Amino acid sequence: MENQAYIALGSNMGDRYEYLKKAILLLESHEEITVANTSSIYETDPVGFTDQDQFLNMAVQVSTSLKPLELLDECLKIEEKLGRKREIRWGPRTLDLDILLYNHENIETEKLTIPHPRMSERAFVILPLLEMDPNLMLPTMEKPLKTWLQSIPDKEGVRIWKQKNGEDVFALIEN
Ligand code: GSY
Repeated sequence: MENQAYIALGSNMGDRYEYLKKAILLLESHEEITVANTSSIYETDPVGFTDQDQFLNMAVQVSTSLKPLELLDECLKIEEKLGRKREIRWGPRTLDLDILLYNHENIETEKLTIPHPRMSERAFVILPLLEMDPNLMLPTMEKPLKTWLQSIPDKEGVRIWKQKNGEDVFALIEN
């Protein structure tokens, strides 16, 4: 399990919490994936196509012996297994799994770009990541990810929904 990857999870259709929990169990059940860390779960205002329900978002850190494209295939299989529905491109979906980072690598293939191209603009991705590693560095950036936080516009749309310790809270994340 020599590689470290971060994966973002999101859902805004059906039983959102159940989809996130099942996705983590399915990741963990793969013999070449270990879920090493999870963030809290955040309820987030939709970004992009805004006329849709709120999302639950979180991120996990995994150790894996899978190569990036193999890990992508597993993520797609999990999305399908959980009956992924997405009627509109930027619209509502039962479950989204996006590989954000894979070691400290820059990967550019037809199927996969890492770091995830839009991750540094999205508070719903950055806040869960920084919760797990406040000093996280991206291979494409000279400064730690936390330095981007000030310039991210939608932080107030990202609220803790279930804290990692299990408590339900609806506190606003401090800006
Ligand atoms: O990129 C993932 C799907 N997505 C999301 C999401 O997961 N959370 C929020 N808050 N907005 C989003 N817009 C899209 S598209």
